[in-house]
Amino acid sequence: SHIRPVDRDYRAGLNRPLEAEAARDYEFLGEKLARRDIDIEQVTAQVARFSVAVPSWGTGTGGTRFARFPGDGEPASVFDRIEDCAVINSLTGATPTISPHFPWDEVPDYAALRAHAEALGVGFDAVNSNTFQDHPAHAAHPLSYKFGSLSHTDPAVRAQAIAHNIDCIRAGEALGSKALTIWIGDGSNFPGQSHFGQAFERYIASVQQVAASLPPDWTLFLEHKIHEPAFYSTVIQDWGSSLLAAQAVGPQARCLVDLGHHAPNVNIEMIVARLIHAGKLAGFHFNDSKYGDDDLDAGAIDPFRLFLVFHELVDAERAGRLDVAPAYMIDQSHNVTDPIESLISSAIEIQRAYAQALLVDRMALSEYQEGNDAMMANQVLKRAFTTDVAPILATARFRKGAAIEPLAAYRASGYRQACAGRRPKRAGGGGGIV
Ligand code: PSV
Ligand code: MN
Ligand code: MN
Repeated sequence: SHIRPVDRDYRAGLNRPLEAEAARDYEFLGEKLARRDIDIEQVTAQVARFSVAVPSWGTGTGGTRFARFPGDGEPASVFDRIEDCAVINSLTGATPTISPHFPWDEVPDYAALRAHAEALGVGFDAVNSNTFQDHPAHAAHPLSYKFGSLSHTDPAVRAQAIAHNIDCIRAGEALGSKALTIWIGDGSNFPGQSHFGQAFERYIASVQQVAASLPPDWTLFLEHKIHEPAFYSTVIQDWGSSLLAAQAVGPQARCLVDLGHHAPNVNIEMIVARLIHAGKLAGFHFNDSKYGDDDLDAGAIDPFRLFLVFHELVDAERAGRLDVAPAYMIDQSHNVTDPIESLISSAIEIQRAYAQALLVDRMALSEYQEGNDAMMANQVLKRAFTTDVAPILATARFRKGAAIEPLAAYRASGYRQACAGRRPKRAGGGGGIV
């Protein structure tokens, strides 16, 4: 391939000088885990099977509503975005699928796009619709979403938003996706502006129409977010609204948890437990945050929280309480880093949290919980969280032909510089959501 990191031999060459040390580190960790009755090979096998989808929109430099500072060699088309995703997957071995966003991803030919992705070893994950901004260049969106979309007071706008979501399903079918994620910005900025109950009922009725167009093996992911762009009230503002809507829509609808979409200090891992209890957990948009929907890199701010989310998932899985495998996706905005580096690092952090969660001594935890031994119960979690699982991650990568050190390999490959040579420079300026 003309894309160096996608070339297996190229990666093998970079791995060679690192192999011996990686093997020694892995062996040493294996001994230590054996003392805790943990079989490192079992953990490594589970980590190797783990994957998380990369957002097509995350491959370009993000921005805020104040500015966007584009980097060199940014992707200019969905074909470019897929190449970037293939680079991330080749180096991490953990991101074999890409989650497209329509109409941001303009697809002239679905079969050609699918073939392009397959040739680079990647496929497609959940498709995302976009009725949170206007698309004046697109004939399918003549009406404005300024005052909402699926919950709009005007039935013509609702019909337009419904039709767009159905178009996204058809696009996803052509690409091999199995899910549609709906996030809307609908809400209000002033008390009195919107009728809470009626807006919610209109949303549910619209989503029911979208759901009626789903193929039987598809899932509908309903994503909630506390605020922004609406700053007084948001129609699907929390997991409660999301759950009520998913229950009203039916078995194909589930609730998607974006880690940045909650009030400050909310116990997200507990929301995960509740959605599992309800049989309505769809999956995740991973990112990290400090203040709001910051879309910072997963694990950058609060890796312990990420671990606690995976602890709930592993716990439910072991107990047979996960009715379906959760969908794992990244949803980030990269303002000051090379997006490929951020996505590589995030995929590794998410995998790390999963590996740490696999190390929790669940029998001991359960005994301490039953005995109300708060200190020791917490120690069980801390012991798993503070274990350095890097050798497991590196070995899982090495064994599948990915890079032992993905970030170093990416920099060594000169991929971004090569892109800068062949891709047009994009404009900076005011941001928007991406
Ligand atoms: C909204 O903040 C969101 O999290 C939704 O998932 C959108 O699809 C995405 O961000 C757009 O960047
Ligand atoms: Mn999201
Ligand atoms: Mn978001």
